[in-house]
Amino acid sequence: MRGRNLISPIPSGLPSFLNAERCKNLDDLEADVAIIGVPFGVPYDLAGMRSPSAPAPAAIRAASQRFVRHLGHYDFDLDGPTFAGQDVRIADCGDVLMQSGDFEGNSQRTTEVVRRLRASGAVPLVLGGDHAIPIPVMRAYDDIGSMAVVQLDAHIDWRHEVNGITEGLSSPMRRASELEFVSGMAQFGIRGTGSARKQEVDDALAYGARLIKAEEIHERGISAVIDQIPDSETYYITFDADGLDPTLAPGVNTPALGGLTYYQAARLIQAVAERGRIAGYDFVEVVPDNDVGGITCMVAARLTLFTIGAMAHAGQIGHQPA
Ligand SMILES: [Mn+2]
Repeated sequence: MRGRNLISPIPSGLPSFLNAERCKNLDDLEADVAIIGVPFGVPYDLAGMRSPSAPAPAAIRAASQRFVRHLGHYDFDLDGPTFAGQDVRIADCGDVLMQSGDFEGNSQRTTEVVRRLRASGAVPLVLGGDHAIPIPVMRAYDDIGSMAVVQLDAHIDWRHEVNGITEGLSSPMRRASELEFVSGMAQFGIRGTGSARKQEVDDALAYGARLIKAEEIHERGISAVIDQIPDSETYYITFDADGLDPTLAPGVNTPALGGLTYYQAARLIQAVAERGRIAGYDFVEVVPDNDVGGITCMVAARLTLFTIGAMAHAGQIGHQPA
């Protein structure tokens, strides 16, 4: 299929992420990192047919505009210019083409789009959508050999099924554990209650998932827990907005008290970038209708920008300016 038939480019008049160049045809993509929206999920019930995170990619793109005018400036969170003084080519490919009700087709197109982004040499940065999204995204990495998954989330997401749905937002980490090329996983920010029962916790631990509770991060500090990131040459980061504290990210489906701070999340991402190559990233579960003053979308935009910066500072992307 032609690359332009797999995506819905950003409509003119609406902003791209960080005002990045707009890609309208995946066949023409030339970038170091490619933003791609996946504005849907897999519903568990009738109310979920309209994914509450469907408007999230557009809302995060809009929120990113506040960071555009400082892009070349000194970034104190990275101890240097955000992109380490390098030219980093960012392209925004719009959203995966969605057809309402066609959940299997949407999922297949998501995998195909991520394959094309990777084949072009760009690192996919995915804006969800709900936490069902990493399931089709990670399937596009089956040629990678091996990668470890780092999750930031309040919940472990290890359900086999909910209401008969096996590829929904409660299942991405179990589905990841079933992929041969996923060599291990660490799950940071776990707390409170969610869809997991004791069985799911037992299954995660039996697999070898490292569960790092938010409380442990608060008590010991992020630098004391980063050694829980499994050794790997390549990493995939999946970031559920509810991993953050609801004071920082109220715009989610299931807020859980006691979550991560901005610096805990940022330093965790930075630690991953310093350990190995970030091959993919998603930020999911933002619900703009539940947001307060746009703060969740602003935090999502900033942490995505920070991730690009951490990759540049680790020498993974970027080119010496001409
Ligand atoms: Mn989740």
